[in-house]
Amino acid sequence: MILKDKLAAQLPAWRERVKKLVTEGKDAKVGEVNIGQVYGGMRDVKSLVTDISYVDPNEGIRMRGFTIPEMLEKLPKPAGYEMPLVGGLYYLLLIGEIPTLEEAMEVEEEWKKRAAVPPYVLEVLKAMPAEAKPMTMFSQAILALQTESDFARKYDEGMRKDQYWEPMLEDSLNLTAKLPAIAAFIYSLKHKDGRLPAPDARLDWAGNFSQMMGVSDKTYPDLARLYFIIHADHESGNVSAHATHLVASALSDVYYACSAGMNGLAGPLHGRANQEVLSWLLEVYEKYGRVPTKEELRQFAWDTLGSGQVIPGYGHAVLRKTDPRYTAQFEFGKKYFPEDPIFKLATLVYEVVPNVLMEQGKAKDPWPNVDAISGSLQLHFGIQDSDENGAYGFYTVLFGVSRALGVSANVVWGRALGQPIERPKSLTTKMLEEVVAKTKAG
Ligand code: NMX
Ligand code: MLT
Repeated sequence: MILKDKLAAQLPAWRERVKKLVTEGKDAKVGEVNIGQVYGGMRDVKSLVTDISYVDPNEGIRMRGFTIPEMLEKLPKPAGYEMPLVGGLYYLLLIGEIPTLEEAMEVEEEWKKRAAVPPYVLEVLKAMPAEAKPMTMFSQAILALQTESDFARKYDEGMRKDQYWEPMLEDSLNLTAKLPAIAAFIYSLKHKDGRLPAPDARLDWAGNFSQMMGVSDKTYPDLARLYFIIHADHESGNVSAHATHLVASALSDVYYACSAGMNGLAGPLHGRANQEVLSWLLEVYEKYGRVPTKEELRQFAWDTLGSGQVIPGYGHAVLRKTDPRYTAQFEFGKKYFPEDPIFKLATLVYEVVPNVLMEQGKAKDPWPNVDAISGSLQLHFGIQDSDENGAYGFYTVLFGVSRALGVSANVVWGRALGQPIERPKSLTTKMLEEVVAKTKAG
């Protein structure tokens, strides 16, 4: 398999490079940690390493050194479409180079061979209560698949440490191959006839997802490709990536680790924000029965803040400018459906909310993040997912399908480079008080 061969070829040099770095630089400082950071969610504490992606506060994400516009331009595309193959993105994440069309297609072919979801996983999902949240089902399906883990089996049989990455790659390909069908099945159970449509062997991974979702609009496969590419990775400190990395560091397999990551993604401050944004936009739209004026929207935003809630889709722990993932989705909507009222509303929010947040003066980043617009694009294509509480629960599953690509690529590399079990140190409040007392005393 090309992925395995290309990865294997890179490993000796990478292992040597890391060994040299750790030997020579063991005591070199990369930063200091203060009490604000210890109590403040470890913001900006530099303690993780990945070469797969990096988020610059002002520029946003680069995956393997490429910005989003560069990836959309350079990654190979399926004939007749404008957005790249997701198989090409997975190749880029794992290998670090833009693939040729043939190389991207090899990943797509690997996925096709591995796409069948075992019947017991479908039964697990069917057995869940009607009120089960789509993200609970998604995480549960990934966990149910753990029975299939090649890593777990080979570990039990006895395996050399330097070979760990090989079954991790197998597991990662097997898992990511099945996610479009798992997501489409969850959607079907929740909102359609509860059957899993058969995949079409002629279609690519994202094209098949669109087909299984039953969206006939010819533009949707391109939105799916765009969506799955831009949400895949956001360096290692975000909750889903960090949770996956942490669990995998205990030599848990990809299924255990990804399921944990998805449980983090389900949180309202992380991936669930894409649901909350749409609920918020529809609340605004319903209140005024139309796209409101800027002044009405400004008032609505202040009311949200006044009720002690955050404005979903705005702000970020690292970014300090408009998220380029927002911009990529905005460009897509502007090109294909600029007059869609909820899309228009989402773009109007961009003209109003940053000023409101700046006036309020709390959020360090008043600009939109990836979630501020993604739901309005899905809604345009009829992905209607409101439950009786108005929560658009399926939207975070879409984020999860994509995020599994990034986190699985990271855990393969983590194993290949022998990353150790993660175990930071905790202190007591008294100890920290003593640190402050000592600092004050000079
Ligand atoms: N609306 C209102 N208040 C906000 C917002 C916002 N969108 N963003 C930050 N703040 C507040 C924040 O709650 C905090 O208040 P307090 O001091 O009372 O605790 C204060 O501003 C300072 O927070 P920051 O340091 O700017 O943000 P932090 O790094 O702690 O959190 C987020 C980052 C993303 C969790 C935060 O901006 C937020 O809650 N945004 C809305 C939810 C959201 O869109 N999440 C999705 C993030 C992207 N993703 O997909 O994961
Ligand atoms: C993400 O994509 O994970 C989010 O933007 C959150 C983050 O990076 O902290």
